Amino acid sequence: MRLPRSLPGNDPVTPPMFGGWLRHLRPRSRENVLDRTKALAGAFQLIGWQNSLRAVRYAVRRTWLDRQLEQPSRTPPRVPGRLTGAEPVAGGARFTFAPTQGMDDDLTLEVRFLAAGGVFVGWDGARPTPSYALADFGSGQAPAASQDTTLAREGDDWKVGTGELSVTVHPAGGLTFRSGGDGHAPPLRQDLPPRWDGSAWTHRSTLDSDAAVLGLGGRSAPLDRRGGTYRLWNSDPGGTYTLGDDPLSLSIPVHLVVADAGTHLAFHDTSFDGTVEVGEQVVTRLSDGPLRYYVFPGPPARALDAYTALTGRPALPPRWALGYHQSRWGYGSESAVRRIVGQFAERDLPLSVIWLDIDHLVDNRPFNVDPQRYPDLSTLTADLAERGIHLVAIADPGVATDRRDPVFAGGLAADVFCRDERGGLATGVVWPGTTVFPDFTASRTREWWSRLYQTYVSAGVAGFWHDMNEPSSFAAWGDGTLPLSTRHDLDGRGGDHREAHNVYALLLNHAGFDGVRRLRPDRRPYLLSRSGFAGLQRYAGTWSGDIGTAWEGLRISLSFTLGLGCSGMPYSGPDIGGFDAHPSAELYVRWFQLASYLPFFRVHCAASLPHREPWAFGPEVLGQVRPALTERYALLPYWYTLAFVAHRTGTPYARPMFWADPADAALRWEDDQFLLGDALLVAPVLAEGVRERTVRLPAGRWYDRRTGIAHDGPGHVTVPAPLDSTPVLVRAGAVLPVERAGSIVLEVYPPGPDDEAGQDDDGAAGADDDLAPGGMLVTDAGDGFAEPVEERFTLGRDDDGRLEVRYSGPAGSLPYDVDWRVAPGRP
Ligand code: MIG
Repeated sequence: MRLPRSLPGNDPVTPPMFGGWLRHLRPRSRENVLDRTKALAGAFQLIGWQNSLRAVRYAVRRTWLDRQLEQPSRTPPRVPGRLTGAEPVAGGARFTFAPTQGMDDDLTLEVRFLAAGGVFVGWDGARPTPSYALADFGSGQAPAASQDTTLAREGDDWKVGTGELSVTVHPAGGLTFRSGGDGHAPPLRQDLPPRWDGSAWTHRSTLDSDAAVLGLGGRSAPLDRRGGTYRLWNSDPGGTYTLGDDPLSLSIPVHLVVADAGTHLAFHDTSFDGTVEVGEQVVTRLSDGPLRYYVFPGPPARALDAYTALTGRPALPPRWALGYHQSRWGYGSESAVRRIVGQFAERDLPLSVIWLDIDHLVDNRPFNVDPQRYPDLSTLTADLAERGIHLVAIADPGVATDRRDPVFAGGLAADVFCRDERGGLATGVVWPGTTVFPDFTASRTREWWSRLYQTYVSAGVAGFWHDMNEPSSFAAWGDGTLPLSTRHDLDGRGGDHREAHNVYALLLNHAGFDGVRRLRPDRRPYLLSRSGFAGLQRYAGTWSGDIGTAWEGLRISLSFTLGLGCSGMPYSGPDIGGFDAHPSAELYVRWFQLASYLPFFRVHCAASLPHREPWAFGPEVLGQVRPALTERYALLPYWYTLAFVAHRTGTPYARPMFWADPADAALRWEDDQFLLGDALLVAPVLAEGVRERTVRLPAGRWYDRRTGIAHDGPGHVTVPAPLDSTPVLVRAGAVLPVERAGSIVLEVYPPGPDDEAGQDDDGAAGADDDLAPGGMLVTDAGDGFAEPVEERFTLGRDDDGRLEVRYSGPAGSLPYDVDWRVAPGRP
């Protein structure tokens, strides 16, 4: 059931001829010429013939402009020679290397340890700032440095470090990273000397053969990225994608290495185009920009904690965003939305959010709500609110070049749109036709854009969906984005699209977040963005984009979400059923079930496809998906607690299996099951015809949540997986907060034989003889900014040896009913 470890034809850089819509002609994506031609025709049909013509014209112009730019601007090579000196600096040390052939000055290396954990490495004068990835990029301040670092000579090497991590600098410029202060632990990471060859940096890090590599953002690739090459260039896959299509919309230059020698996370802070090849080594090639990166030692939760201390904590979604979302491209009108909502009620199905795609706009123009089809959004949202349903609306960045469009007119007056090298407006082609693009790298543009949400917010629209923000432009061939020479402000520094492209969506979301926050100060903004960069988590969640309807797409949607979680983006999920075609009933059911255990739980599909609300496949299928919906809402207190954990520490809700024990190599490549928080192990069905499956259990006892049967790990068990259920196991000793009939109940799963030793590994409050792992509950009003209430539960035994739940929280004693789920194990 596993995805192949290596991907066919995963070229470092998409051959330009087959980029854009012509990528449908790429030999490996379709079997024969006829099919390929059909796929291309389909693509043109999708965007319409008029936009197709514009897409051809656009591609001609972009190709011409990009050619102008391609004068080989080679600069002298930069490669470190012998290490000649070291001097301490705040938080670390600066090293000097003699020049090598062709260079006339020294090469420097700066190693600075961060107060929040981890270390910054900057070659050749690279500093941490400026960087849009950093949480407080506006301040221009470098991240706070560690106070206690030491620098010492060791033979030919120098060693610099803190109690947590050390870096040994070798005479030729290689670096060895080790956990702990004594410098004798096995190497966590080894970097070779970097090399600027005149047109690109190449940076290599060795990988142990037992290492798995995760992350790099939203990828259509197996969970372990080894065996592939991944491009760092946000790209709209144009209507659908399948396994191995790369890059997609959200590249994040972050990877997590899990190996016997330890876990670490690495973040190359560069927004320029590049590739990351993951083979025997991790080879990062960067076309430009500073060579600067960070290394954060594990375990995974610790690494993500330090990474999100640097790049920002994930935004806390409102509680309703953890419920079920219903969407499609093409609901078409207010009355259609009301009809759908009514059908949920008639069938007694829970619904938290309904989404409006570009068809709610006049000619697909952002912020131009169609007054005919959506005459009264305020009344609509008020009526929905009575049923506890929220409305989310889409906003793409491409603004129609039509002076009658108030967004275009306002933007022109405020001078916010990107310009070409000659100072004219830079145009592209998107759903509204010929469009311009706000330059979000200018603070005045962000300020202007942040006010556009006003009308929606006052009409009660609860959240916003940012699509096509790679930014995407329809191009018949080549790169479907702005010409590389397009000018950007870059907050006064000035530059072109080569530097701004990958941070375009990040800054759009920054503007959106600030705007919605200001317009509705008592509630938390809820944004979903297709594209972004490191740091996007501060503002938004994301989703799979146009994932192809196929069993393979279902499998990709799990590795996609888990991989994002390891890249600092905990909140994401797939289009249930896939975007581009109508799924079979069975594929729909299995996709629905998987997504019900992922943070973002939404059905969505392309316009013109048949409806796929939970009842659309008939009563039998409704009966199969209903339990997934019921379970999602029962687990909401647990989900919401996980949202706080993600917000405070960067730890994702959905975690790869190795989270249970990063040193256990057997768990490292388990990519068809995952952990949801500390308590649950989810083993979804990802293939057709499957009615039972094997589950790999980490050490300890695990209870089948449905049958209560106990299984002891480590090892494999086979569990039933009929069409109406997803195998879920609960860790022995877990206290799981669930909601039943509007009240919170604690489900308690007795500890297993190994748990009685009384280990208390999460430092939770309670007596020494507490049994791991217990549980936690965080609650608040579901939105807003008031301090939440935090309660912790541990298991222990009373004087008579009976199992009891111990409580720590604001109430005097345990304020919840306890449901001893399995024979309470009283001796
Ligand atoms: O080029 O807004 O991924 O979710 O329905 C298609 C229309 C544009 C792509 C998004 C998809 C959305 C669609 N959009």
